[in-house]
Amino acid sequence: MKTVNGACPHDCPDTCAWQVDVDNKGTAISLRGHPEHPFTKGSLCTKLKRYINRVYHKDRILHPQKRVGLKGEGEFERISWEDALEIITSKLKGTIRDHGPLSAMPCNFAGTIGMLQRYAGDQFFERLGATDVDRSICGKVALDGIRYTIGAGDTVLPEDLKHSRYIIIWGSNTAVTNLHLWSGAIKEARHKGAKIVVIDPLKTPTAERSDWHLQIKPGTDAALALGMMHIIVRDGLQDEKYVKDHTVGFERLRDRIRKYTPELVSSLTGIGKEEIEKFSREYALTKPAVIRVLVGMERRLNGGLTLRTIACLPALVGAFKSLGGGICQFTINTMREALDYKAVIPQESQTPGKRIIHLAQLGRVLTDKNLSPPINWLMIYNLNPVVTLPNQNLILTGLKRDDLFTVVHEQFMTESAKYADILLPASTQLEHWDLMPSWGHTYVALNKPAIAPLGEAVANTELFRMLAKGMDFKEPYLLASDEERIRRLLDSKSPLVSGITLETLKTTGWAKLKTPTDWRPRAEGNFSTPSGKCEFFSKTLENLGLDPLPTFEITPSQNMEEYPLDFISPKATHFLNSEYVNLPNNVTIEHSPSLVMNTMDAQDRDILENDKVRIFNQYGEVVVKAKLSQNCLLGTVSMAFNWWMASSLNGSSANALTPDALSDLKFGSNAFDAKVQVMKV
Ligand SMILES: Nc1nc2c(c(=O)[nH]1)N[C@H]1C(S)=C(S)[C@@H](COP(=O)(O)OP(=O)(O)OC[C@H]3O[C@@H](n4cnc5c(=O)[nH]c(N)nc54)[C@H](O)[C@@H]3O)O[C@H]1N2
Ligand SMILES: Nc1nc2c(c(=O)[nH]1)N[C@H]1C(S)=C(S)[C@@H](COP(=O)(O)OP(=O)(O)OC[C@H]3O[C@@H](n4cnc5c(=O)[nH]c(N)nc54)[C@H](O)[C@@H]3O)O[C@H]1N2
Ligand SMILES: [Mo]
Repeated sequence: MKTVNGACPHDCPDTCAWQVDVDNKGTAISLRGHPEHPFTKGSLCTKLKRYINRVYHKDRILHPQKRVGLKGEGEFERISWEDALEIITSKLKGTIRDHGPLSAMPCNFAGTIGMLQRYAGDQFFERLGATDVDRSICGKVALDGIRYTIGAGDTVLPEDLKHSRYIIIWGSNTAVTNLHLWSGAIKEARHKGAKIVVIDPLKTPTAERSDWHLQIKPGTDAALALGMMHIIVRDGLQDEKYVKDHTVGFERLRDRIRKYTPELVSSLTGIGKEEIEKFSREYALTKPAVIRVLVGMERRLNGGLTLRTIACLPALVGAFKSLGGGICQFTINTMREALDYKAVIPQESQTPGKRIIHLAQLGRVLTDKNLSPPINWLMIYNLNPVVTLPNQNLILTGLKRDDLFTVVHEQFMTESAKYADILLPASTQLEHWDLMPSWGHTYVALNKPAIAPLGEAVANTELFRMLAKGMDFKEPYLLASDEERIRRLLDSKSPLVSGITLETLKTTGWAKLKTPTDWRPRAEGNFSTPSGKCEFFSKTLENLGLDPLPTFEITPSQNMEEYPLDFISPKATHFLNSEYVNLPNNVTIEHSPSLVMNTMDAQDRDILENDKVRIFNQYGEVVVKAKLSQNCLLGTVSMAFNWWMASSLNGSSANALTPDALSDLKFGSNAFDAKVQVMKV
């Protein structure tokens, strides 16, 4: 028996460190949260408790396979690795010869967020000169929105929420999506008397367990923020000195917020006038006050500028001065400073003028007859696009194309994998090396392989080494070993990782970055913006032709009468994005999706609890059972996005209804802007 240190690979802010027990036959027999890791604190979520079952599940893909049925049918026959590589590289060479390297494209995201396995293909595709992918479907809009106002968003570290007295969870479902923050620092703050306010259109488990839920109309958060600023300035509650010393554009802000009276904001947001008054005053007067945001608000046409507007609040009230006060967003900036990302991702602009395609528009790209050259060679890994990307039906149409050659590297036969020409077996986190960063805390962890790869599974890194050899690429960085890559990542010379090496991590498993204990980076201004100040007025936004001041705009839907309901598709407790949906167990009592809707919206449509309903719009339709709730906002319906197509009653899932436009700052999905109609079947 041996115990091996590792860490969870999932795209989740918690990045738990774990320990695996392996018996003398080399089988993993138990997995637990690392007892000493200060964020994990020895506990794992309901998903991770099933990770070993996932690894040894009978449905794992363990051998290379070639499609024998139609695309989408899922009929495959086993072939050798040698044959698989030969087919893949000869198809690649053929498309490059006929159409140039831009006709090849990777299609990947964050199926694992480890530094090695996440970015494994990036340098290969850069070397190839393939079409590049803008993968901003999670976090980038939120990050950049806030950047315009204050620069880096990690002004409060998640663990420092324990010092906060007023915690606003704005558009995040912390108790579900960021469990260890909820049961750790937030619980501790609450014990010490902190108040928890949740702003969300849905009565989420987080909202249910908070002290106060402001059930806002979808997409109107910027109006609320402008209204708060109105009240704060009207009542003279702003921090005059902080505003004078560390912000730009206060006078223009004052003009902008004048019209956002509590009456107007109440009519826009659906929140009562008195509540808005009380909330704004409590926020301004309680110190330290923190705003916790993740990605819930970004998936909208106005998402970027909404986050930019909200980010004006802490400077106005001087919240940055106290430990636990300010904005608490991703810790990505700190990770990027700590690790030498160049070890695994290509340097920018190596290929000037190369074509970049947005992942949120995959369906459009694959079906665009005018695209020149067309995409003829696609490699899907770390992604289940059919389930997780917007406009599902258009993606399916694209993947069915006869002239498209698709490689999928997967652990399971996902609904995307069924469209592969060649299907390759991927290893899991128990079987490969990785260095785990985190976007929700400031620890790194080493994931050591605990068991040998099952069957003929290979890690992403190994696969791309094999492909590089198959393409006769000789560059050493393409062939570097996993341990070499980890050494280089840690060799950034940043003081944040001083003393942390592959060798020390092999013993400890994880390490805390060397951040200062009193993390108040904006206490004295020093914002990482062009002016060095908090920018109420942003010259950068003005130069981009966007509103330079905090702003609220909402694009009215063009078919309001046909599709009157807002459709939100958030995350479910027992799944991690599309993972675990195919592994039913008794944790999910009823293993099928449902649509949650307000009792009155249901009555208007003669819908009763558990009735079969058809949710539809111009993109598609989904048939599921209805769950009625008085707590659901009138005019808003919701269904978790995680479910696979086969789980519904008509073979379509939530993303069959989501739009594929790009958000305001032009780099994110607007999937939450979906409008639908619902009818009883
Ligand atoms: N409507 C709607 N759409 C959304 C969202 C939403 O809230 N609503 N959320 C968005 C967000 S935030 C995100 S992050 C995306 C997530 O979208 P995805 O990145 O597609 O999510 P996952 O299901 O986590 O992972 C995809 C696949 O990666 C595979 N995988 C895991 N590890 C490995 C590995 O080591 N190698 C290989 N080759 N494969 C591996 C898994 O088996 C899984 O099938 O979805 C986005 N889409
Ligand atoms: N259990 C579980 N945990 C997860 C995941 C999972 O699939 N399952 N996925 C992981 C990933 S990839 C990510 S990115 C994180 C995301 O973590 P979160 O950002 O917390 O998750 P989301 O479900 O995308 O959105 C959060 C909330 O935003 C709300 N929302 C939607 N529109 C609006 C709006 O207009 N205004 C406001 N104020 N709120 C709005 C939704 O109702 C939802 O409750 O979670 C991670 N953790
Ligand atoms: Mo995400």
